[in-house]
Amino acid sequence: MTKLRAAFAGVTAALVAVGLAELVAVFTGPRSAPLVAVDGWVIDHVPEWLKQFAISVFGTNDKLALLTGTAVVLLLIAAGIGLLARRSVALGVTGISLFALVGAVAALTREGATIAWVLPSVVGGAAAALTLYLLVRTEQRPESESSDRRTFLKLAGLTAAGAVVAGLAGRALADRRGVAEARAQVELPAPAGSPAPAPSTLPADYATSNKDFYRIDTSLIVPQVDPDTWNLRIHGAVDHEFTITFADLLAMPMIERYVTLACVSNEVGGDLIGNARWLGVPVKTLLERAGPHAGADQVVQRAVDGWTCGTPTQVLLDGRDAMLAVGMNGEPLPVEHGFPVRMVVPGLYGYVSACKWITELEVTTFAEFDAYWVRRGWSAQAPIKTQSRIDTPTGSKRAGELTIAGVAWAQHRGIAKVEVQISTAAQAGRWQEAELLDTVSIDTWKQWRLPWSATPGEYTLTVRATDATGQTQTEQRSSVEPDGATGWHSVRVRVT
Ligand SMILES: Nc1nc2c(c(=O)[nH]1)N[C@H]1C(S)=C(S)[C@@H](COP(=O)(O)O)O[C@H]1N2
Ligand SMILES: [Mo]
Repeated sequence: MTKLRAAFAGVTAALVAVGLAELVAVFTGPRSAPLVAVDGWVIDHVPEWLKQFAISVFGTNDKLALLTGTAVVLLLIAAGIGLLARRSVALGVTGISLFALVGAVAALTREGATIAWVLPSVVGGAAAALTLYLLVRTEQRPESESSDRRTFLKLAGLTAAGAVVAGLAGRALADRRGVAEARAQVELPAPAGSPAPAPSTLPADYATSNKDFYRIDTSLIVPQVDPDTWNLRIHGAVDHEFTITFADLLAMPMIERYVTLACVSNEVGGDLIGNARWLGVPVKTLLERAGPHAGADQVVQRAVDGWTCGTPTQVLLDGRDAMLAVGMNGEPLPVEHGFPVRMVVPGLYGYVSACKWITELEVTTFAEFDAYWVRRGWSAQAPIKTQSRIDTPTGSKRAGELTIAGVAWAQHRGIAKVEVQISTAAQAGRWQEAELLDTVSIDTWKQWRLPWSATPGEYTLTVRATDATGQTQTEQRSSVEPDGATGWHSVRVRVT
């Protein structure tokens, strides 16, 4: 058997394993498929610097990059296993078994895993071992010299193609079992009080559409949560623990508010921020019904996939519009933004407040429990820092009447002032106050603009904001870890 054919046999066996595992995972759940399980484990354990690097290179495509990278590594190793099998079929089969074991163990370590989660890896691994054995034996039979020289290639090629088809079919079936249908069926109630103003009555781009809204989470496979079986348990240090269903929640009085969400990983000038109109039930109502114990200073939110975040109890009770949201911009929550229910808390970064696919509220203390990102070195307390960003102009512009414009945010404190500096290499400009556009509350970003009669030259534009407590954002540059970036945003513009 040539080395090339041996490698091909190994790759075919790996495709059979992955393809069949995807089919089995239609029944055991998408997160039990070995590639997804292994990458889920990787996401939970990679060092922080590597994760930041991956996000900086791949942005929000980081998960796709990880899955692709893992698949490539798997196929390379599979080719190696094929080469081993050329020497000894037993060695090759052992190699495949080890791989299946890694997949099975990774699946078992996932939150919510049952013993059935080993099935995709075990079935896939067994089929791969058999495939490798048969392919190697076909080649090594003495009469194969005289038989059709293409038998091997036909056999291996057909098997590989079949495996890919099985894998894709598995994925398609899993998608059909998703919750898009159930989501389309949800009828959102009207808010009990006055609805938030329609986007058409507000400045352009004030509201971010669902399609343009940034997405950040640790889920490789977007959790598909059936609203009919969803429930939320409120427990821990409370007088009366209770559980509510989606129907219970929809029957409660709702509020509708614009709230600007921001990610702690947003670099100065970055776009991991968005402003949506949320419909939901005030968390305060539910917490007060449960009766949190004095001194229980943290409310931990737990998602169906085991992700956690912790918010100060006091923040959820201080009267701000913290809510269990079911609607986003007039629609049921998009699946990737937490369908059927998520938290939204004005003023705190998402990783300490905005749990998607939420299923539990546990009242506890900060001393007792470190949530997902806190265990990985991020701050337990993370109010959003005052920030501002220039969106236009950028690059090269013709001389004339231009508008410098962007957004500034200090959620739940409010923005009092935005200043812009127009500098050249020769001279730093003076700080000029920008015009602030209408907003509906202190919980959202504020759009700003400044007219500029631009003459030819090279300019650096810089922006800084002052919040309603009188604090001007610091010029001191710091990176996102451990509690959010600081520094002024500048852009370079060439006017011709
Ligand atoms: N279940 C779950 N909820 C989560 C996260 C997550 O990884 N898992 N990430 C949080 C982070 S870091 C942010 S910034 C916000 C982002 O919400 P969005 O994707 O709807 O913009 O969701 C939060 N909620
Ligand atoms: Mo985030």
